[in-house]
Amino acid sequence: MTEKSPGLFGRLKAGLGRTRAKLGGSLATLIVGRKAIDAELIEELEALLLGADIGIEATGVLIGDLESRLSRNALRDGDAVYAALREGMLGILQGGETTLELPSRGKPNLIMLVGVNGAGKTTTAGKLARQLQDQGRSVMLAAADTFRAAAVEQLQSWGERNRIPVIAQHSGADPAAVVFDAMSAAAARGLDVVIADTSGRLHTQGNLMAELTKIARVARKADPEAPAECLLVLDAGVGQNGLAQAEQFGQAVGLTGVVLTKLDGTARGGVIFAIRKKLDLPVKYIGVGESIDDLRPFDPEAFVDALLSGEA
Ligand SMILES: Nc1nc2c(ncn2[C@@H]2O[C@H](COP(=O)(O)OP(=O)(O)O)[C@@H](O)[C@H]2O)c(=O)[nH]1
Ligand SMILES: [Mg+2]
Repeated sequence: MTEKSPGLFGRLKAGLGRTRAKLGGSLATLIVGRKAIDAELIEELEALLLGADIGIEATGVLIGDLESRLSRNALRDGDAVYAALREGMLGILQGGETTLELPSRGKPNLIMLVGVNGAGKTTTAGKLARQLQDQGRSVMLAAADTFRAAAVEQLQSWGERNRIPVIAQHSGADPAAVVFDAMSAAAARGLDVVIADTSGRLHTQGNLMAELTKIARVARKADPEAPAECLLVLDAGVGQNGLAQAEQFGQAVGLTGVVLTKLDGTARGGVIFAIRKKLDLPVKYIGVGESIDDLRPFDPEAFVDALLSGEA
């Protein structure tokens, strides 16, 4: 393991509790101290990985690698399996720009958060605002989920917690107009970032996608390079189903990355491998709780170590 603050590693481990219990624990039972490795063990490993929602493609890559090492006699004991698995997992998770692309251009950068209802968009907007402020950036929130009145209030309370302005209109207002207003207001005030919280549900899925496309198109009138980032917010608990959503959102607005929420307490954290394998999008942040500090930049190495650590 590389140098990581124990606090952060500990929290990540605790957050991944159920996934770890399922994967890390059984993995340790299966391979630690093992003297001889055979095809049967690799098969058991395959079932374990699939059970942790790592997905068929990613599991195929990991198991294929173990099999070829086995045939080369390069898997002599449990430690070698563990090391190979760790390396294979990192190979899948690394790659892609995992930090936000927010150039200083003397103009506010727009970050759009998209995803289905309940995925954690509004909460992520609040947590991300804190994170960016901690990096010295000035942030404004745009309440582009105008479908439900409660959504605006929820974002306003995140604005208060962060002590930052929230641009909102009445419910039912045109979300593209809200985002355009926010970008103009942020530019006038010299702010660095606008985070747009969007709706996850409209009368039909087609309406929602058309609305998101329009938000991006109108935003480009204020800034041809907008949105600087368009992040798909995915609930880790939905497992493989989440991947189907990604394609639709990707077609409506070009996605630049994923925020995987609710990694605390889900048994399905392995879905992060399936996301990397299937979507080829970087995971930029992970959500490990509901409070303002519970968003972490995604660090593949810390994640794999936390996931694989068998001890409590
Ligand atoms: N445990 C946990 N809950 C979260 C996380 N992110 C969001 N939530 C909760 O999930 C629910 C839906 O979140 P919300 O931001 O309203 O989703 P939205 O519909 O996409 O805007 C709320 O109760 C949040 O507190 C997370 O990382 N961990
Ligand atoms: Mg919301």
